[in-house]
Amino acid sequence: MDFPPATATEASQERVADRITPESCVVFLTGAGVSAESGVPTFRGEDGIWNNFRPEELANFDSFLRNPARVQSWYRHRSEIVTSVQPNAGHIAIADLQWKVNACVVITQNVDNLHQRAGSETVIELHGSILRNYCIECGEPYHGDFNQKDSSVITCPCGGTVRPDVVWFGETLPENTFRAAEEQTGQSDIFLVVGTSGVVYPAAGLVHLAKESGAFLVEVNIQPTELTPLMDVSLFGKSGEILPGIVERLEA
Ligand code: BJW
Ligand code: ZN
Repeated sequence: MDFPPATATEASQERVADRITPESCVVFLTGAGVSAESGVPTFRGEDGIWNNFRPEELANFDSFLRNPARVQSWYRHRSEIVTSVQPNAGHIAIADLQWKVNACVVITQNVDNLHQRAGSETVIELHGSILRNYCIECGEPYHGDFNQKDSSVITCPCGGTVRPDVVWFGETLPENTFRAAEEQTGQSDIFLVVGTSGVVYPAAGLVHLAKESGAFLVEVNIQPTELTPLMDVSLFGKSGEILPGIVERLEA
């Protein structure tokens, strides 16, 4: 897509930077787009490699029960991707911001651990982590080799099938995790929504909560989303290019 002229983007970056002071409570809500420049595919959109199917079809418990080996294999493939790539300039700018403000919290829908690897200290994982697995029978964490190369179903010593510790469609988000996300959202002065299509709830509902709570809303995305009409400022471009431009403009 064509991005706005550089001067317009710079003016908007300046406007966002002007709102952020050392006293600010800044909350990020991030999605797959923040990791796209690291080489992690997004779910939807023209560059989403999961375009061959709808996430709703594979990311649910019924699909898993019908064909656990297929779903395990998809997650094995994805966990190999996320462990082999590096955090990008967007993740790093978000982590750098935490040293310049009173509070900085990252609420992420991503399961890839890249915010933590970039150095963000307070990360709320709404949809779990692809790096953890557990048994659907006994509930115990599974620490065995999830990356085995054959196509057999991975099972726990108890015989139960092992699944990734992520939240699928139709499953509720961990209650304490979502409550913490709501609390942080309600306390935010600046709420930055980065690289998410904003179509999956209840995560996208946090943006409405931020608006109702009086936060200044900023979106960073390569294109408009369903959430764009709620924004005070929308910055259209890659998060790995836009976010460093905001953080660089802040007082040291
Ligand atoms: C860039 C960029 C760059 C690219 N720089 N930007 C009807 C109405 C409302 C809700 C529902 C409904 N019917 C059902 C529901 C509920 C359902 C839901 O929301 N469905 C909608 C799709 C309609 N939600 C749920 O089921 C949730 N649970 C729930 O509601 O519990 C209550 C309940 C219980 C029982 C029954 C019913 C309800 C759970 C949702 C779980 C989502 N899980 C997944 C998989 C996680 C594990 C995994 O990774 O495999 O989470 S699905 C997938 O979507 C993943 C993501 O976290 C999530 C959001 O995607 P995200 O991050 O926004 O990625 P994309 O690809 O969509 O967007 C990328 C964006 O980046 C794009 O905008 C690009 O433009 C941009 N971009 N490059 C900046 N360089
Ligand atoms: Zn077990």
